[in-house]
Amino acid sequence: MAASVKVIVYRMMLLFTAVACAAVLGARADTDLQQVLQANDAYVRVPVPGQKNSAAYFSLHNTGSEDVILVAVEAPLADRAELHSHQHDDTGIMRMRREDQWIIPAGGTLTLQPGGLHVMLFDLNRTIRTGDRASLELIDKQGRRLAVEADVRSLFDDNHDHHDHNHHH
Ligand SMILES: [Cu+2]
Repeated sequence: MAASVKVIVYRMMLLFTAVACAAVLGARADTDLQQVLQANDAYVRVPVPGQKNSAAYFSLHNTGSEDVILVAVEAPLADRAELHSHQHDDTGIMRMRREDQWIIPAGGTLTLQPGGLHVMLFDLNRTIRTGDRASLELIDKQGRRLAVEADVRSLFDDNHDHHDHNHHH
């Protein structure tokens, strides 16, 4: 008798535990951007001498089943950080433009690169050199955040890329 009551209580506890776990997992799926979005190969450019602005590049992979919509970025090393793109204007000149949002489709990848999408960093508040690390935080439409750790690289580290982000051409 006592033994079977114990078994029932034990089973109920297991059930409660399972329900509690499911609730926690459900909440995490809603609040945790790390679970669905991966940032890879993140780096920040050392500014061109005499410039205080720079840019960060990385790729974003959405492993989730829903689109991720990024609306903002924060970077402690800059006074202001924005989601930017490079676009040709009416006269064919390449110009940077602030983007309201970046959409990373479910299962898809968004790649930032010189001459294309980038995180614009205005007025760096510290000197950065190759080998340093810099952190960024991406914020999505639901207010979820993803921390991104970036390497610092100089323009002169990769000779195959001669595009200067700050020039319009
Ligand atoms: Cu820009």
